Amino acid sequence: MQQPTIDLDMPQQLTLYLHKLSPYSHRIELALAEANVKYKAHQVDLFNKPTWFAAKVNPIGKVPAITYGGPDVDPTEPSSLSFKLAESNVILQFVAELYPESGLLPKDPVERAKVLFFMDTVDRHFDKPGNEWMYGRTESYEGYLKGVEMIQGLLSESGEFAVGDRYTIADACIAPLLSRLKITYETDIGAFPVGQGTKLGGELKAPKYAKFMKYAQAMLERQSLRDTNDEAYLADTWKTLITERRV
Ligand SMILES: N[C@@H](CCC(=O)N[C@@H](CS)C(=O)NCC(=O)O)C(=O)O
Repeated sequence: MQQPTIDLDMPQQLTLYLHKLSPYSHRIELALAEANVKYKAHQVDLFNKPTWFAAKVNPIGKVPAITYGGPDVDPTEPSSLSFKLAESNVILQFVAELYPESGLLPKDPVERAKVLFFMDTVDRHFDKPGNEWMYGRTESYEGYLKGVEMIQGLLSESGEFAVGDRYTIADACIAPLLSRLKITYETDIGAFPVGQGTKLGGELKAPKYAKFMKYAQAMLERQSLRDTNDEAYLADTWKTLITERRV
């Protein structure tokens, strides 16, 4: 796909292609809300994907994806003149760099590296084992709990934010997963043996996970998350998909 050049001195349109069930899409909604950016959102039906999406936006066919710049068109008719980008963590970094005044990515190289390392750890050691367990590919949540410990070890000293003393894309990266983790242990919905979700919830109450749980709670109370989260929708849809074995 040929990518055009975009004039950064001009205000440009931004369109986010998402699905409300997708935690990776949710990451971008959070970053855009935190940066106070106006954008167009378009839900892609992942269970009946329109052909134009892979052809014109993301050849991999996954959400999230964005278009930036080019004419202000209907999202179902993306322009060849807009820049297309996929992969949630790459989009997070792009958004943070487009809107530096948001503070979503620190200027200091060490703090910046901490943010990017935190995001990498989330994907490799928290999201991956979490998915394996929730989708029934492994019976034990031990790997997931190890990820919790790893994330806890990386949290800022105060434990208020992932890195430093303000909200960054590291927080936007993990917050959607924390929201889904809470639903899992509160509702026991998942492709694991019955009772495993609530059992995990019980284990997470142990003092050794207190810093992680306090951080998770703070992330869930954040306004940007409240404005973009729909727990009931997530729980219902997730339950239907698991019951119908569609995931
Ligand atoms: N590594 C990607 C993962 C994106 C992803 O897996 N998206 C899922 C929704 S959660 C998707 O679009 N699935 C549809 C498909 O695979 O056809 C990211 O971080 O953006």
